[in-house]
Amino acid sequence: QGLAHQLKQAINNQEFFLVYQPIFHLQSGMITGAEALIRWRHPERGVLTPADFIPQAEARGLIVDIGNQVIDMACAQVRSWIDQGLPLQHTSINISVKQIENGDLVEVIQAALERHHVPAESLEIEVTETMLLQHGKSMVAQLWQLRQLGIAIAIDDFGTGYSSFARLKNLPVDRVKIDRSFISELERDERNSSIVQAIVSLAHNLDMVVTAEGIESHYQYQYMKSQGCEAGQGYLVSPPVPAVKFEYLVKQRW
Ligand code: G
Ligand code: G
Ligand code: MN
Ligand code: NA
Repeated sequence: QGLAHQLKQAINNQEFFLVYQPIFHLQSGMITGAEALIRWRHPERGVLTPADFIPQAEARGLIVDIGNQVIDMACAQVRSWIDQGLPLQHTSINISVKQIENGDLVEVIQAALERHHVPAESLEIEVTETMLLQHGKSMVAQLWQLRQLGIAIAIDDFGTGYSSFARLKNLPVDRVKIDRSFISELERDERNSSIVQAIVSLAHNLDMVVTAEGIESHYQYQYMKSQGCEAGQGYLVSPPVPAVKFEYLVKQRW
Protein backbone atom coordinates (compact mmCIF):
# COMPACT_ATOMS: atom_id res chain seq x y z
CA GLN A 1 0.00 0.00 0.00
CA GLY A 2 1.16 3.49 -0.84
CA LEU A 3 2.39 6.01 1.64
CA ALA A 4 -0.61 8.30 1.07
CA HIS A 5 -2.99 5.52 2.13
CA GLN A 6 -0.84 4.71 5.15
CA LEU A 7 -0.77 8.39 6.11
CA LYS A 8 -4.57 8.53 6.04
CA GLN A 9 -4.71 5.50 8.32
CA ALA A 10 -2.10 7.10 10.56
CA ILE A 11 -4.28 10.19 10.89
CA ASN A 12 -7.32 8.07 11.80
CA ASN A 13 -5.37 5.83 14.18
CA GLN A 14 -3.45 8.70 15.75
CA GLU A 15 -0.08 7.17 15.04
CA PHE A 16 1.72 10.54 15.28
CA PHE A 17 3.37 11.75 18.44
CA LEU A 18 5.61 14.60 19.49
CA VAL A 19 9.12 14.71 20.86
CA TYR A 20 10.54 17.85 22.41
CA GLN A 21 13.92 19.47 22.07
CA PRO A 22 15.01 21.78 24.91
CA ILE A 23 15.68 25.45 24.16
CA PHE A 24 18.01 26.91 26.76
CA HIS A 25 18.88 30.36 27.99
CA LEU A 26 22.58 30.83 27.24
CA GLN A 27 23.32 33.07 30.25
CA SER A 28 21.77 30.84 32.93
CA GLY A 29 21.88 27.47 31.21
CA MET A 30 18.27 26.89 32.21
CA ILE A 31 15.81 25.26 29.84
CA THR A 32 13.21 27.90 29.06
CA GLY A 33 11.41 26.40 26.09
CA ALA A 34 10.71 23.41 23.91
CA GLU A 35 10.38 22.77 20.20
CA ALA A 36 7.77 20.12 19.41
CA LEU A 37 8.84 17.80 16.59
CA ILE A 38 6.58 15.21 14.98
CA ARG A 39 7.29 11.49 14.75
CA TRP A 40 5.23 8.69 13.19
CA ARG A 41 4.97 5.37 14.94
CA HIS A 42 4.54 3.33 11.76
CA PRO A 43 2.95 -0.08 12.36
CA GLU A 44 5.60 -1.94 10.33
CA ARG A 45 8.55 0.40 9.84
CA GLY A 46 8.94 1.69 13.39
CA VAL A 47 9.39 5.34 14.27
CA LEU A 48 9.71 7.62 11.23
CA THR A 49 11.04 11.18 11.20
CA PRO A 50 9.57 14.15 9.28
CA ALA A 51 11.91 13.71 6.30
CA ASP A 52 10.31 10.28 5.73
CA PHE A 53 6.76 11.55 5.39
CA ILE A 54 6.22 15.34 5.65
CA PRO A 55 6.99 16.03 1.95
CA GLN A 56 4.43 13.41 0.85
CA ALA A 57 1.92 14.61 3.42
CA GLU A 58 2.27 18.11 1.97
CA ALA A 59 2.00 16.91 -1.62
CA ARG A 60 -1.09 14.80 -0.88
CA GLY A 61 -2.95 17.49 1.01
CA LEU A 62 -2.69 15.58 4.29
CA ILE A 63 -0.47 17.99 6.19
CA VAL A 64 -3.39 20.12 7.38
CA ASP A 65 -5.00 17.19 9.23
CA ILE A 66 -1.63 16.12 10.59
CA GLY A 67 -0.79 19.69 11.57
CA ASN A 68 -4.11 20.01 13.39
CA GLN A 69 -3.24 16.92 15.44
CA VAL A 70 0.17 18.42 16.21
CA ILE A 71 -1.44 21.64 17.46
CA ASP A 72 -3.81 19.66 19.68
CA MET A 73 -1.09 17.39 21.09
CA ALA A 74 1.23 20.31 21.78
CA CYS A 75 -1.49 22.25 23.62
CA ALA A 76 -2.37 19.18 25.72
CA GLN A 77 1.31 18.84 26.64
CA VAL A 78 1.70 22.52 27.50
CA ARG A 79 -1.35 22.26 29.78
CA SER A 80 0.24 19.34 31.58
CA TRP A 81 3.53 21.24 31.99
CA ILE A 82 1.70 24.27 33.40
CA ASP A 83 -0.11 21.95 35.85
CA GLN A 84 3.25 20.45 36.87
CA GLY A 85 4.64 23.93 37.52
CA LEU A 86 7.40 23.59 34.95
CA PRO A 87 8.94 27.05 34.42
CA LEU A 88 8.71 27.18 30.61
CA GLN A 89 8.25 30.38 28.68
CA HIS A 90 7.33 28.93 25.32
CA THR A 91 6.69 25.73 23.39
CA SER A 92 7.03 26.03 19.65
CA ILE A 93 5.42 24.09 16.84
CA ASN A 94 6.46 23.98 13.19
CA ILE A 95 3.85 25.16 10.74
CA SER A 96 3.71 24.10 7.09
CA VAL A 97 2.91 26.71 4.48
CA LYS A 98 -0.11 24.57 3.49
CA GLN A 99 -1.63 25.12 6.91
CA ILE A 100 -1.50 28.85 6.34
CA GLU A 101 -2.78 28.56 2.77
CA ASN A 102 -5.69 26.51 4.09
CA GLY A 103 -6.94 29.66 5.75
CA ASP A 104 -8.20 28.38 9.11
CA LEU A 105 -4.96 28.22 11.10
CA VAL A 106 -5.91 31.06 13.43
CA GLU A 107 -9.24 29.43 14.30
CA VAL A 108 -7.65 26.00 14.74
CA ILE A 109 -5.01 27.31 17.11
CA GLN A 110 -7.46 29.44 19.04
CA ALA A 111 -9.82 26.48 19.47
CA ALA A 112 -6.99 24.22 20.69
CA LEU A 113 -5.82 26.84 23.20
CA GLU A 114 -9.36 27.13 24.56
CA ARG A 115 -9.94 23.37 24.61
CA HIS A 116 -6.85 22.83 26.73
CA HIS A 117 -7.03 26.08 28.71
CA VAL A 118 -3.62 27.15 27.51
CA PRO A 119 -2.67 30.84 27.44
CA ALA A 120 -1.65 31.99 23.97
CA GLU A 121 1.57 33.37 25.46
CA SER A 122 2.82 29.81 26.09
CA LEU A 123 2.76 28.96 22.40
CA GLU A 124 5.14 29.92 19.64
CA ILE A 125 4.88 29.03 15.98
CA GLU A 126 7.84 28.53 13.68
CA VAL A 127 7.64 29.48 10.04
CA THR A 128 10.63 29.25 7.74
CA GLU A 129 12.28 32.24 6.20
CA THR A 130 11.54 30.82 2.75
CA MET A 131 7.81 30.71 3.56
CA LEU A 132 7.84 34.36 4.58
CA LEU A 133 9.65 35.33 1.40
CA GLN A 134 7.33 33.49 -0.94
CA HIS A 135 4.02 34.39 0.55
CA GLY A 136 1.93 37.43 0.43
CA LYS A 137 -0.74 39.39 2.16
CA SER A 138 -2.96 36.61 3.44
CA MET A 139 -0.08 34.91 5.21
CA VAL A 140 1.12 38.14 6.76
CA ALA A 141 -2.43 38.95 7.88
CA GLN A 142 -2.75 35.56 9.59
CA LEU A 143 0.57 36.00 11.35
CA TRP A 144 -0.61 39.35 12.68
CA GLN A 145 -3.83 37.73 13.93
CA LEU A 146 -1.84 35.04 15.73
CA ARG A 147 0.43 37.67 17.23
CA GLN A 148 -2.63 39.62 18.36
CA LEU A 149 -3.86 36.53 20.23
CA GLY A 150 -0.56 36.54 22.10
CA ILE A 151 1.24 33.79 20.20
CA ALA A 152 4.91 34.40 19.50
CA ILE A 153 6.27 34.00 16.00
CA ALA A 154 9.70 32.63 15.20
CA ILE A 155 11.53 32.48 11.89
CA ASP A 156 13.09 29.04 11.52
CA ASP A 157 16.27 28.25 9.55
CA PHE A 158 17.15 31.92 9.42
CA GLY A 159 20.02 32.96 7.16
CA THR A 160 19.33 30.44 4.42
CA GLY A 161 16.61 32.41 2.64
CA TYR A 162 18.34 35.72 1.92
CA SER A 163 15.50 37.79 3.30
CA SER A 164 16.15 41.43 3.73
CA PHE A 165 15.84 42.93 7.15
CA ALA A 166 13.89 45.75 5.52
CA ARG A 167 11.15 43.22 4.88
CA LEU A 168 11.49 41.59 8.28
CA LYS A 169 10.82 44.81 10.09
CA ASN A 170 7.29 44.88 8.70
CA LEU A 171 6.49 41.36 9.87
CA PRO A 172 5.26 40.31 13.31
CA VAL A 173 8.38 38.37 14.21
CA ASP A 174 9.47 37.86 17.83
CA ARG A 175 12.34 35.45 17.39
CA VAL A 176 14.96 34.58 14.83
CA LYS A 177 16.38 31.05 14.85
CA ILE A 178 19.80 31.06 13.21
CA ASP A 179 20.12 28.03 10.96
CA ARG A 180 22.42 25.38 12.29
CA SER A 181 24.63 25.44 9.19
CA PHE A 182 26.09 28.75 10.44
CA ILE A 183 26.65 27.43 13.95
CA SER A 184 28.31 24.19 12.83
CA GLU A 185 30.77 26.09 10.63
CA LEU A 186 31.72 28.67 13.27
CA GLU A 187 35.09 27.11 14.09
CA ARG A 188 35.97 26.29 10.50
CA ASP A 189 35.14 29.44 8.65
CA GLU A 190 35.78 32.92 10.02
CA ARG A 191 33.13 34.40 7.74
CA ASN A 192 30.37 32.58 9.61
CA SER A 193 31.25 34.53 12.74
CA SER A 194 30.59 37.75 10.86
CA ILE A 195 27.28 36.49 9.53
CA VAL A 196 26.20 35.36 12.97
CA GLN A 197 27.24 38.69 14.51
CA ALA A 198 25.28 40.58 11.86
CA ILE A 199 22.15 38.50 12.39
CA VAL A 200 22.26 38.95 16.16
CA SER A 201 22.79 42.68 15.99
CA LEU A 202 20.16 43.32 13.32
CA ALA A 203 17.62 41.12 15.12
CA HIS A 204 18.22 43.02 18.35
CA ASN A 205 17.78 46.33 16.56
CA LEU A 206 14.36 45.08 15.44
CA ASP A 207 13.49 43.99 19.02
CA MET A 208 13.69 40.31 18.21
CA VAL A 209 15.37 37.66 20.34
CA VAL A 210 17.75 35.14 18.84
CA THR A 211 18.07 31.37 19.18
CA ALA A 212 21.14 29.58 17.84
CA GLU A 213 20.19 26.20 16.43
CA GLY A 214 22.39 23.12 16.36
CA ILE A 215 24.74 23.93 19.26
CA GLU A 216 26.89 20.82 19.55
CA SER A 217 30.05 22.09 21.27
CA HIS A 218 31.05 24.19 24.26
CA TYR A 219 32.88 26.51 21.88
CA GLN A 220 29.68 27.18 19.94
CA TYR A 221 27.75 27.69 23.19
CA GLN A 222 30.27 30.18 24.57
CA TYR A 223 30.69 31.98 21.28
CA MET A 224 26.96 32.56 20.82
CA LYS A 225 26.66 33.62 24.44
CA SER A 226 29.48 36.14 23.95
CA GLN A 227 27.62 37.58 20.96
CA GLY A 228 24.59 38.36 23.09
CA CYS A 229 22.45 35.62 21.57
CA GLU A 230 19.71 34.83 24.09
CA ALA A 231 18.95 31.16 23.52
CA GLY A 232 20.30 27.95 22.10
CA GLN A 233 19.15 24.55 20.97
CA GLY A 234 21.23 21.53 20.04
CA TYR A 235 22.72 18.16 20.83
CA LEU A 236 25.14 19.65 23.39
CA VAL A 237 22.20 19.89 25.78
CA SER A 238 19.85 17.33 24.27
CA PRO A 239 18.39 15.90 21.07
CA PRO A 240 14.58 15.86 20.77
CA VAL A 241 13.23 13.55 23.51
CA PRO A 242 9.89 12.23 24.78
CA ALA A 243 7.96 14.52 27.14
CA VAL A 244 8.91 12.61 30.29
CA LYS A 245 12.62 12.84 29.48
CA PHE A 246 12.17 16.52 28.65
CA GLU A 247 10.61 17.15 32.07
CA TYR A 248 13.54 15.40 33.73
CA LEU A 249 16.03 17.59 31.85
CA VAL A 250 14.20 20.78 32.81
CA LYS A 251 14.22 19.82 36.50
CA GLN A 252 17.87 18.76 36.36
CA ARG A 253 18.92 22.22 35.09
CA TRP A 254 16.49 24.23 37.17
O1 G B 1 13.05 16.31 14.18
P1 G B 1 13.71 16.43 12.84
O2 G B 1 15.12 16.92 12.85
O3 G B 1 13.67 15.16 12.07
O4 G B 1 12.83 17.50 12.06
C1 G B 1 13.16 17.86 10.78
C2 G B 1 12.25 18.94 10.27
O5 G B 1 10.90 18.51 10.15
C3 G B 1 12.17 20.14 11.18
O6 G B 1 13.18 21.01 10.90
C4 G B 1 10.84 20.75 10.86
O7 G B 1 10.99 21.73 9.86
C5 G B 1 10.04 19.59 10.32
N1 G B 1 8.99 19.27 11.30
C6 G B 1 9.13 18.68 12.51
N2 G B 1 7.96 18.59 13.14
C7 G B 1 7.04 19.13 12.32
C8 G B 1 5.62 19.34 12.41
O8 G B 1 4.98 19.03 13.40
N3 G B 1 5.02 19.92 11.34
C9 G B 1 5.72 20.32 10.23
N4 G B 1 5.03 20.88 9.24
N5 G B 1 7.04 20.14 10.11
C10 G B 1 7.70 19.56 11.14
O1 G C 1 14.39 22.78 10.93
P1 G C 1 14.11 22.65 12.37
O2 G C 1 14.88 23.70 13.14
O3 G C 1 12.70 22.68 12.78
O4 G C 1 14.75 21.30 12.82
C1 G C 1 14.97 20.91 14.14
C2 G C 1 15.72 19.63 14.00
O5 G C 1 17.14 19.84 13.92
C3 G C 1 15.53 18.71 15.16
O6 G C 1 14.45 17.91 14.94
C4 G C 1 16.80 17.90 15.22
O7 G C 1 16.67 16.64 14.66
C5 G C 1 17.80 18.72 14.43
N1 G C 1 18.82 19.15 15.36
C6 G C 1 18.61 19.74 16.55
N2 G C 1 19.77 19.99 17.20
C7 G C 1 20.74 19.55 16.39
C8 G C 1 22.16 19.53 16.50
O8 G C 1 22.76 19.98 17.47
N3 G C 1 22.83 19.01 15.45
C9 G C 1 22.21 18.51 14.36
N4 G C 1 22.96 18.02 13.38
N5 G C 1 20.86 18.51 14.22
C10 G C 1 20.14 19.02 15.21
MN1 MN D 1 11.88 24.32 13.77
NA1 NA E 1 15.85 25.13 11.74
